[in-house]
Amino acid sequence: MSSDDGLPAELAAIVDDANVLTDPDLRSRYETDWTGRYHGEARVVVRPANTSEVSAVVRACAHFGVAIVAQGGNTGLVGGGVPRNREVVVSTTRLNRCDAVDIAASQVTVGAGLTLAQVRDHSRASGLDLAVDFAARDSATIGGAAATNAGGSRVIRFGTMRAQVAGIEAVLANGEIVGSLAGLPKATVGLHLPSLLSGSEGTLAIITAVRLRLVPWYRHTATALVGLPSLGDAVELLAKLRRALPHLDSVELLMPSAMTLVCEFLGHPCPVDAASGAFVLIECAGDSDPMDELINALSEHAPDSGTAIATDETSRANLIALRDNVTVAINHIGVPLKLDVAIPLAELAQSTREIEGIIARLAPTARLINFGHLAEGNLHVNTLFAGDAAGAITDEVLQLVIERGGVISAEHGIGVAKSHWLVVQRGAAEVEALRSIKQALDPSNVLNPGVLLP
Ligand code: 2HG
Ligand code: ZN
Repeated sequence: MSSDDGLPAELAAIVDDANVLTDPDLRSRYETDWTGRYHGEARVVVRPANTSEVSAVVRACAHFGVAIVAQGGNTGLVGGGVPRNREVVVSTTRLNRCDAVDIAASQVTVGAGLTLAQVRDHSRASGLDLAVDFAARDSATIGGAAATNAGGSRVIRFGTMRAQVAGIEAVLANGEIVGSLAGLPKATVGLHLPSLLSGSEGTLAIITAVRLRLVPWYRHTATALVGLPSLGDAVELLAKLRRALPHLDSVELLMPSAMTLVCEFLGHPCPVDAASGAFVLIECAGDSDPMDELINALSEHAPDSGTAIATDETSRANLIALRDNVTVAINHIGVPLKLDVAIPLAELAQSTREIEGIIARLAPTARLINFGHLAEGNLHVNTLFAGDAAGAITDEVLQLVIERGGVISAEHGIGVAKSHWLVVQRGAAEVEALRSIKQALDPSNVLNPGVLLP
């Protein structure tokens, strides 16, 4: 390893001075994660504008023996995108390639740095749509979403990010550029690089561009909020709606703690009975108006439940705001302990009660806020004021989730937050296999060290 004093100059020769940030004030927004929980110092932040610049940056870092953290919109929640140990932060936000939409293939090629909202708007201009959507859409980048295999609210219909990535271009730890952006849906030519890199959290390569599958842009939506007596009732309703609603697009969950908090935060009254035991936000989308379909299904399958149905764009936006603003509302109060888990639906209600019990026992003064994506049994367990109990809460909740057949991360990734738990979830043999892949692609462990694999 050589002294790295010359590294900023070498990086500036690749990307120009203005995109090599050494000043602590300029670096700071890249050094702390969105929640304020994860923070570290970056040696330097570099912002390449295209794939060959990324490649040259990676080669320069390798030359100086310096590790790299790739960062997109810095909306990650598990500490996977911020520095820990004076790494170089490679910000991908200037990778803004945006090809014309390929309507025949229903695909588009975009740079890793475009936000989800930008890709959505670009696709819609051609009558198509991005399948993945979540609240951080205006900042989260496509590269980051692919790297974490992000999910969001429409997974019930279209799957997670992995299912959208038809082609990928990436830079390996040695600076080589690999992948294909042809996006052919049929290709049996060995291991599928898009699948390998989706969910690899920046540990195997830096994703620079993706070829995305697009879906139809459904102009007509119908949105309803339903208050149910319990989470168990919500799961039962979900089972019925899957059959009754051919245009079902999302089924989201707010437990009462989340509804109370977000109503307080937005200054809105709860649109349905505030004393409900679970709130479900349902959206259908289609080429023709799915409103009748939704109203009929709810009157048949949830006749006694309080229901608020959006009648225009404003009321729809107000309902969606309730779900979209929970994360912001939580952070407004403090820095939470976040556990993003998924539990088989048959176990979800009982397990959620047990999780509530664990937190009440370990941190009686904590404030627990549960919400998530009902359709996938994906619960976002947020604990405010966990204090010293954070470690014990993490241990007990994740252990319970694994015992119930669930996963310790559904869509946020493992990051640094859960890397020590990976072996409990995957077992020693699988972690060893993952380690061998990492070793083969990144033998010096320079790409996002400490993330995913402990
Ligand atoms: C969401 O579903 C995001 O809104 C964030 O995944 C979840 O804040 C969280 O825990
Ligand atoms: Zn989520």
